[in-house]
Amino acid sequence: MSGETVLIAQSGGVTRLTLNRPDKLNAFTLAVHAELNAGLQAANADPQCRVIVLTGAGRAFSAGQDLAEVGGPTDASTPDAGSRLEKAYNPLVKLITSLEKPVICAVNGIAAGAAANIALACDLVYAARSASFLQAFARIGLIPDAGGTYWLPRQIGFARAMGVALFADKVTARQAEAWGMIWEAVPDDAFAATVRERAARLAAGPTAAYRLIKQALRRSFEHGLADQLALEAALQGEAGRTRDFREGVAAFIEKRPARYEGR
Ligand code: T3D
Repeated sequence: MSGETVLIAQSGGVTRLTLNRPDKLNAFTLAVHAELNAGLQAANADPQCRVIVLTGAGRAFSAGQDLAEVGGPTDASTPDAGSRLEKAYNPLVKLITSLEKPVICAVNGIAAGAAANIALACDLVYAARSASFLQAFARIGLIPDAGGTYWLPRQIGFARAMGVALFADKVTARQAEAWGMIWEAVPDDAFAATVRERAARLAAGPTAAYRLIKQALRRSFEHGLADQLALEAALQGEAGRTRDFREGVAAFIEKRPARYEGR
C-alpha cells in the first residue's frame, strides 16, 4: 500500500501514514498530495482501520509546500498559488475533516506552512516537546492557508492568531498546548510510545460513537444552540442504536471491561 513519498502501515486497528521525504523535511509535492489522499481514502474505507495516525519521517513533521516545486512568479508553466490550494490543499483539508475515523496527528518535529495547518485539521494533535509550529507564510510574502485562518482564531483566539500570522515566529509545542492549539505536548523520549498507546486505546473504543462525536463537534461551528441541540438528538438516536451502546451498558452493569466492535 505504501507509495514513494507516503509510507502506510497497519496494525491492531491503527493505520499509520508517514510523510516520507526526510531530506526535504517532508515538504509537500503533488506526488505527496496524491499518495496521502489515496492513503486516507483507503484507510477510511477499510473496515480493519479504526484510527488513523499521520506523522513524518526524520526530524520534521513537514515543512509545508515544497518551494522548489512552486516555480518562480514569472514561470507561466506552473499553476499559481491560489489554484494549487484549490487543487491540492483544500481537498486535503476537507478530506481530513470528513474522515469517519479519529485522526491523530503525531507532530514529531517542526510543522511549517501548510503542514502546520494540516495538523490543526486533524482530530487530536500530539507534539513532541522539541517540535514547533511555524506559520511560515509571511516570511515569504504569503498568507496562512490550508485552513490556518479558520482554525487559528477559533483555537487560540484572534490576538494570538494575528500575532503568529504576522510575526511568523515558531510556536513551541508547550506553548501550543497551553494555548489550546493542540491536545498534548509529550516529552521526546515518551513521544512514540504515547502516540502508540493513545491510538491503541481509541482503536479499542466505540468507534461508531467516535464518528458521531466528530460530526457533532465539527458541525457546531456552523450552528446556533437550537440547531446544535437538534443535531445532538439526531446523532444520539443513532449512537443509541449501536451494538457498542448495548455492550457499554451491559459491561457497566456486569462490572467488566467493554468489548467494543465499532458498530
Ligand atoms: O504556492 C503555493 O503552493 C501556496 C501554498 C503554500 C503552502 C505553504 O506551505 S507556504 C510555506 C512553505 N514552507 C516554508 O516556507 C518553510 C520553509 N522551510 C523553512 O523555513 C526551514 O526549512 C524550517 C524552519 C522548516 C527548518 O529549518 P532547518 O534549518 O531546520 O532546515 P533547513 O536546512 O532549512 O532544511 C533542510 C532541507 O530541507 C534543506 O534542503 P538541503 O539544502 O539540505 O537540500 C531545505 O532546502 C529543505 N526544505 C526545507 N523546507 C523546504 C525545503 N525544501 C523545499 N520546500 C520546503 N518548504
